[in-house]
Amino acid sequence: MSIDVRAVADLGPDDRAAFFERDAGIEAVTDDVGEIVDRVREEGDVAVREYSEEFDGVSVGNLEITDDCERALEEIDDELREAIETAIANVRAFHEAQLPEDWRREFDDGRELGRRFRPIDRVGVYVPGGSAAYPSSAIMGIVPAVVAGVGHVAVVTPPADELNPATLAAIDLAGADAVYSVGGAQAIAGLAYGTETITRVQKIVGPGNKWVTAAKAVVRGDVEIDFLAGPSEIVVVADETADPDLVAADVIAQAEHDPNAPVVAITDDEATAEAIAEAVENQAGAREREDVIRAALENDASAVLHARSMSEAILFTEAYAPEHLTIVADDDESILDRIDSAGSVFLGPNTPVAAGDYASGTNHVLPTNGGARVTGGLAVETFLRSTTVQRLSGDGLDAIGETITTLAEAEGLEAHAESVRRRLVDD
Ligand code: HSO
Ligand code: ZN
Repeated sequence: MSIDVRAVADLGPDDRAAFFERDAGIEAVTDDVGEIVDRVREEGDVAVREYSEEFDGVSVGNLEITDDCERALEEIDDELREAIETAIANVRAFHEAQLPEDWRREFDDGRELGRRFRPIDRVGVYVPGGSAAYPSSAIMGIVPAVVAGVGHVAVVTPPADELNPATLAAIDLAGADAVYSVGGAQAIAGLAYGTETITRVQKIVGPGNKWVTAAKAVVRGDVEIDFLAGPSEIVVVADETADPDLVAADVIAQAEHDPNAPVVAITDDEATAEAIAEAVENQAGAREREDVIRAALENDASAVLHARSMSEAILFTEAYAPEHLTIVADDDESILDRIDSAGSVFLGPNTPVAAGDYASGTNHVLPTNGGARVTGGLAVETFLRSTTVQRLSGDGLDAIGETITTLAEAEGLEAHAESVRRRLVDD
């Protein structure tokens, strides 16, 4: 048996901790990463090149590869180019729909208040490489930044003897302004502090391995980041109407990302739980990445769970706060109504998570490890800042004058009060 079938009622405190207190596992590498970050900060390109030799085994020629990305368009076939372009168009359309409008409104008593939104000037996007070369992640990081109107989108992606042309082409088509051949913690440090070649940015986004994630944690404070993302996760909530084969296929799909990917199916129907586990077992052996999948299925935060009721399944799911939540049940919308914490939700039998991973238009850079309790995934607002604006009329200031002076005096800030009093109309 590769995946545990368990009753939610039987889970003890340790089991619950394994499910609910997942972490990115970055502590073990944080000291080493701190050293890398410091050296890149002090020595710039020289340190970047040395680390690329040491960790990637590559002696990098040009650190900047912006033109190579454009040339990669010639290396990919038409079918792949079309797929990249379709995905970009759908991701662009969904993110354009998120663009907030600036607004001003007259509030009571002559107070005109509003908000306006402006793009961040320079951002960096980490695009993973190596065994997990993901053109789709290039699209998901770059397109929302371009839609937001970011002035300069810098991309870093790990060096290799042969860079993946699909990734390079996607980086170019998505609209990056500058691309650098550097990965790992050294790439994050390069973006955070700048080097002779790499432009220093104000915010760094994108998923990576634990060195990348630890480096984002280290530089946070000097530069903004999106969030600390770990391996891909899924929870499927299913009732007896769900097709166990399709539930299993979605669970296995996310399991193939990483041996540590936590994957869960939970159902209020015991027979469905057994059928899902059997389907997982039957399908796993036929997959190319069987080894990765089996490791993921066996980890402590993976299981097929049987709940005594849909309410118990919902409570479990809410506590889990999964990156991806799939609901395949008769009353899927009312189940969704009762769940607040999930990165991205997939409803119904025709909506595999892979649709959002690649091409439906939603973003696949999402909070893992329970991050969905406090944040959403990459979106246009990730790349925007807001400013509030106000104008008071004379009457408007009169109306709140005493409120301001009373509070200012209570704080012992008499000059604040005076700045108001001077403007108040004598009566
Ligand atoms: N499921 C991953 C994204 C991805 N899937 C990339 C395929 N390629 C994290 O949401
Ligand atoms: Zn995926």
